[in-house]
Amino acid sequence: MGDFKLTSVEEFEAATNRLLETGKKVGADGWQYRVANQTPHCKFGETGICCRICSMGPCRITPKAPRGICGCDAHGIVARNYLRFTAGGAATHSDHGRSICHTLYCTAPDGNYKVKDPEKLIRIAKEWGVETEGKDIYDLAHEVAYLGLSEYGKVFGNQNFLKRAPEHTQELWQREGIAPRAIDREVSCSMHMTHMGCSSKAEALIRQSLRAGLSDGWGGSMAGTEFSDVLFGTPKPIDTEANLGVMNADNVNIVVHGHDPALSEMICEYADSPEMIAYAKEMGAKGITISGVCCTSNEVAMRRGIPMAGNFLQQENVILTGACEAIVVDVQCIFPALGPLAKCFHTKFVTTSEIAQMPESDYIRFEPENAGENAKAIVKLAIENFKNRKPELVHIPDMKQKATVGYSFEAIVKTLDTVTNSQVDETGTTKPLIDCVKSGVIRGAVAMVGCNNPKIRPDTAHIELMKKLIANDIIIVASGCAAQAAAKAGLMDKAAKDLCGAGLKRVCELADIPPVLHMGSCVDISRMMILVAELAKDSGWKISELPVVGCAPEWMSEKAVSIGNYVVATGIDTFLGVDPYISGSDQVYKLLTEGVREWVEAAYTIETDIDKLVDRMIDRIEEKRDALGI
Ligand code: MSK
Repeated sequence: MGDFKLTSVEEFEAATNRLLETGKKVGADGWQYRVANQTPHCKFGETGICCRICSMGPCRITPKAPRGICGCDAHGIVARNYLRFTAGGAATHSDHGRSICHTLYCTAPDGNYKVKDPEKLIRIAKEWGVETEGKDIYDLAHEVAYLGLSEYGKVFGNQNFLKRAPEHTQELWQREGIAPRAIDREVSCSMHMTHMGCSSKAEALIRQSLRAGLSDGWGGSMAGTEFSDVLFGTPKPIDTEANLGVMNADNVNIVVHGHDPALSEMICEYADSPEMIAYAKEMGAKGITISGVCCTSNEVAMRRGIPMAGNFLQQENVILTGACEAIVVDVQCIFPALGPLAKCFHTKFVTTSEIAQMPESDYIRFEPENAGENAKAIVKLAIENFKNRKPELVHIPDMKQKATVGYSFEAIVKTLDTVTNSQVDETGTTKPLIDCVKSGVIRGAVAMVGCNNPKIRPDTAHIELMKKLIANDIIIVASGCAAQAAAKAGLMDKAAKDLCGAGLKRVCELADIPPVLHMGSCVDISRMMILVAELAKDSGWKISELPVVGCAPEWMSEKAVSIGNYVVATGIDTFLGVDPYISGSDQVYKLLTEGVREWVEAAYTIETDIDKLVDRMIDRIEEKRDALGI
C-alpha cells in the first residue's frame, strides 16, 4: 500500500478548529456558531407543513388545525412546498445553462471566448438537425447557441436532448405526461400550480416535480454541461490536488467559487500570463496560486488541473487562512457571510454576477464582452492586495491529497475500454464496462452527488459511504461537493485502489483509474444521465434494471431536489441522507418512496442513518443483479 493514507474527517476538523481560533482573534463569525443559534429548527418548517403562499396565513397544520384557512390539508401543503423547492433548483441550474448558451453565442475567433471543442459542437449540431457542411465553426456555434437558447421558451414540443434517452425511457415520460416542454414553461407552470387556489392534489404536484426536474437534467443542466465542453474543452483525466494545503503562503492566492466556468476560466487564463506573474513578483510574492471552492472548482480542476481548496462548508476556511488575497465568486452556494468575514482579514470579496449580488463585496460585473479586461482587473486587485496581508494571521493547514479528475462520459468510455480491449477504437462504447458488471468484477455503480449540510458531520457520510461501497466492488462516479469530499480524503488518488474489493481493484489497476471517478460539477450530473442511457442501450437492459443507484447523503440545496427528481424520473433509485421536508405528509412520503415507481420504475429512499443508508444501497444493487440473473 506504500505511503498512501486517507485523510480522516477528524483531521479535517482539527484543521478547521485551528482556523476558527484565528477567527476568534479577529472577531470573525462562522457557520458553526450560526448553526448553534438556529437550532433546534422550527418543526413546522422541518416537516413541510407551514404554508405562506398567500397572505391569509402563515398557516401551520396541527392535529387541532388539520387544514389551512383556504382548506388545504397537510398533503397539499407539503407537496406544494416540494414542487416550489424543485422549481427553484430547476430554474437555478437551467439559468446557469442559459448563461453558458449566451457565452457560446458571443464566441468569436478573436473574442474573449472561443470554441475549444469543435468536434463536440458538430456532433450536437448534427443531433439537432443543423446543417454543418461547409459552415464556419463560429457561424455554427452561433446557430447552435441560438437553438439552445430557444429550448428555454420553445412554443411546442419537448426538450431536444430527451432523444438521447433509450426509447423505453422516452415512452415512460410520454405515457406519464412528464416529458418536459420548454424549460421556462416547466418552472412557470410549477409556480402557477402552487399559487393559491390552484393544485392541492399531491399526486399532480409530485408529477409536475418530476417534469420540472427533467427539464433541468435533460434540458438546462445538459445544455450547461455540453456547451461548457464546447467552449472550454471536454474534460480528460488530469492530475490535481485537494484540500486547503493547496494554497501557497508565498504566493498571491486567488480562490474562485460558485458554478459558472465562464468567469473562472478567464481568471485562470490571466493569472497564468507572464505579465501577471511578473507583477506578482514585483509586489513581493513568488507567484500566483489559483484554487477553487464548490463547483467552479470542479470545472477548472477538470479542465486545467487547478487545485481544489475545498467544498461547500469549507468556503469560510479559505479566508480564515489569512492568506487569501481575493475570493472571486460567480453564482450559487456562496455564503453571504463571506462579506463580513473578508472584512476581518485583508481579503477582497469580489462578486461578479447580477444574479448573486452581496453586501460588503467589490462588485465587478462580468459579461462575455468585458470578460478579458475584468478578469485582468480582478487578478491585479488580488496582486495589489498581497502587501496588506497580516503575517501573524497566516496559517494554511498542511493538508492535501493527490487526485485524478476529469472523467467526462467520453473519458470514462475511452478509459474503461482499455480493461478488455487492447485496441481502443476512436469513440469506444460502454460494453467493456457492461462486461465487468456482468461478470461481477464490478458489482454495480453509485452516483454520489450533492453538498455538505451541517445536519450531517461534514464529509463523513460521503467518505464513509464511498469507503464501504468500493470495498464491496461498487464503483463510484461523483460530482459536486461529494466529489471534493472524496478528493480531500484521498479517494481520487489512484493509490486508493488498495481500499477496494479484489474485483474493482483489478479494474482500477488495468484501467489506471481511481475507484471514485470525478465527473464534474452539479450540472454535470447530466453526464451521468448520458452514461446510464448509453449503458442501457449497449446492454439491452432498461435503465431501471441497471445495478446503479444515486445517492445524495449530505445534500442541502434546492438544486439537489431538482436533481433527485430527474435522477428518479430517469429510472434510477435515489438515496437521500437528509429529509426534503416531506415527513409531515404520509401521502407525499409514500408517493415519493413507492408511488412514483409505478410511473418511472424508480423511487426515493430516505434514510438519515448513514450505516443503514449504505447497506440499503448495496442490497438494492444486489437485488437488481439477481433480477437480471447476473
Ligand atoms: S456546489 S449545490 S453545495 S454540490 Fe455545486 Fe456543492 Fe451542493 Fe452547491
